[in-house]
Amino acid sequence: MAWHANIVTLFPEMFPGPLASSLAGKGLSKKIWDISTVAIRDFATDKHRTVDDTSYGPNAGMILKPDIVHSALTFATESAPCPLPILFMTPRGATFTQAMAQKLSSGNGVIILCGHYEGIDERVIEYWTQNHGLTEVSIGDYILSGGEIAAFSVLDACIRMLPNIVHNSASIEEESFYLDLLEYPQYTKPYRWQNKVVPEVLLSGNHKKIAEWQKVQAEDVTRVRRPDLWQAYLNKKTMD
Ligand code: 6GU
Repeated sequence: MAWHANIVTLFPEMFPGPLASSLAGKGLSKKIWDISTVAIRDFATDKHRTVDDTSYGPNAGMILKPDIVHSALTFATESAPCPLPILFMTPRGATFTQAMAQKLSSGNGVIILCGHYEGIDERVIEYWTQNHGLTEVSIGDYILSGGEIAAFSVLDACIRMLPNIVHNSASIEEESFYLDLLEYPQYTKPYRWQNKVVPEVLLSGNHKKIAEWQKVQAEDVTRVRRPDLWQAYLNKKTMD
């Protein structure tokens, strides 16, 4: 069975979008994963296909109606061949991590609810959190105009780790080994470019020495650029 993404959105035409290219695109053609969309507007009940209404309180702006989002999510869950985890993309959510990507990737797929511009009535989020384990997820501390572009990031992170996706699986393994550190620098031909040469150790053919050098590089770049990751790495090292 293909890993299945089902996107609940006002803008179904945005998908698969960038996921039709590169590694994810190959996986899509090979049916390693597939994607369907649920258009929230299809669940409007009036002739103008209204999905939102003015917010309670003095704030300007429109809010997606709970009954309509509920119908769309119900359709998405009922049309899935098996129960899937449900994410809601929002800057209020917990920050998406590689660990979350690994967990989702090892399951059957995901349902992703995307809001756009406006908010969603809190009650439908609360209801789906309590009754269907909906999880609110953010991709970082900045505001996008909608959850769709955030959903692309989440999906790409999951898809690239699916079994049978054409990647260098050694590099995925190495990645998990170095998960707590930033990447060491890498080089290719030519040996000299703009009067800069490739570090001598990489030409030595000594694999052990090269691995040691790469680890030191990864540690250095992490310590300098990401003191938060560096501290977590140190803490983890003293634990084991
Ligand atoms: Cl998940 N959604 C939106 N709209 N903006 C975001 C985000 C999500 N993550 C970061 N910014």
